[in-house]
Amino acid sequence: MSFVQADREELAMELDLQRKMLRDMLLARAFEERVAQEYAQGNIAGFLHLYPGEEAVGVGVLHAAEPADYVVSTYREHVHALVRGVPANNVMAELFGRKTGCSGGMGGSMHLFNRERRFMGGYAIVGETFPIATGIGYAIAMRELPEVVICFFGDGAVNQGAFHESLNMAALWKLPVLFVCENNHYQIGTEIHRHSAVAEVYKRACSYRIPARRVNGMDVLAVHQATEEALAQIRVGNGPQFIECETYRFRGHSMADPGSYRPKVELQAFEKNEDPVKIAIAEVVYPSAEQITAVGRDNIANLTESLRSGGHFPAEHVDVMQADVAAEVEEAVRFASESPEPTLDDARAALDCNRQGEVLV
Ligand SMILES: Cc1ncc(C[n+]2csc(CCOP(=O)(O)OP(=O)(O)O)c2C)c(N)n1
Ligand SMILES: [Mg+2]
Repeated sequence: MSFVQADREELAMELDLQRKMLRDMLLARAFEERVAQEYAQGNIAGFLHLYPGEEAVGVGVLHAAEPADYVVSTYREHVHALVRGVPANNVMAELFGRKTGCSGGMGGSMHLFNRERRFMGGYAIVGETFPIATGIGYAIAMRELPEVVICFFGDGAVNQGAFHESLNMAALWKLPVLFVCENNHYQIGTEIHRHSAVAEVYKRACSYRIPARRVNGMDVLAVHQATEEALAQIRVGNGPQFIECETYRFRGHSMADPGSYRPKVELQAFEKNEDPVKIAIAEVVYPSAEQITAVGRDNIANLTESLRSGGHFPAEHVDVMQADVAAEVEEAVRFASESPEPTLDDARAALDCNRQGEVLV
């Protein structure tokens, strides 16, 4: 294969990846905004924690993972499940409490699960993901497989004892765990400087000699690149890695929270200048003639060429994608609302299944 051919293939792959990530960013936003509406209409019950503003983290991290890797997530996990490939129909049906949901309609928003996609669950207890991911990492290490477990958690979880216990073990035993902090700067209504003595979360990993980095969690390409590098280190047997993604949630902590503790200007500034979906579009869309001209005549040829070879594509593609994800979300709502609820027999079968798994030692 010639160098030119190899270059072209690499570019085509990069372009394909950018398209997929952008589509997932758009799907994530559309899905969550629709879920908020369905909640307001009473079609979804219980606690509901949404992801708008944080899409670049889940999308960037999970697009760098392999299908054989495991994912452990928190209660803010709808988008993680979607990006991992759990069909939108089954995620929506779970939120609606229907039998066709990915947890049989018995888990709800905070307990999505899908074995085929190695999506090992959303967990409601803050800090619960650490020991679970560490245990999975231990299982992978015992079997000597080239797999990794990705452990998501919020900035509020790092003051739990389980954080320190798990990082210590993972480092000591060189377990294949990627710790990903979604630092949205708030633990419900408490801003990070009021809940953490060390607000630069990534610095905590050095207590356990775990290589750590901080990345702009509003930039999907930056998150993706940092994750690729970290995963490559883990896969060659160098033990755990740690990424802190700085991000922001555009909604309240949950649907029960109006989020009035945050200064309005702070939210507005993030929505206007830091919206990860807008940033992703700007990164992958080929600029208009006016934008190119604005750069200055001399630079036009260079810029055009570098953007072309960088795999950018026209703005109309985004409109097509928007329509496509809107149809996917619409279909998910139809599927969920037409699905039956689980029966008492279903509940009993799930209980029996759990009991069969109990082993006395
Ligand atoms: C052990 C425990 N303590 C308290 C709670 C209540 N609680 C639910 S979410 C949350 C905030 C967690 O914040 P963070 O880890 O930053 O995640 P975010 O919601 O910002 O994504 C708290 C305190 C809980 N679920 N578990
Ligand atoms: Mg937080």
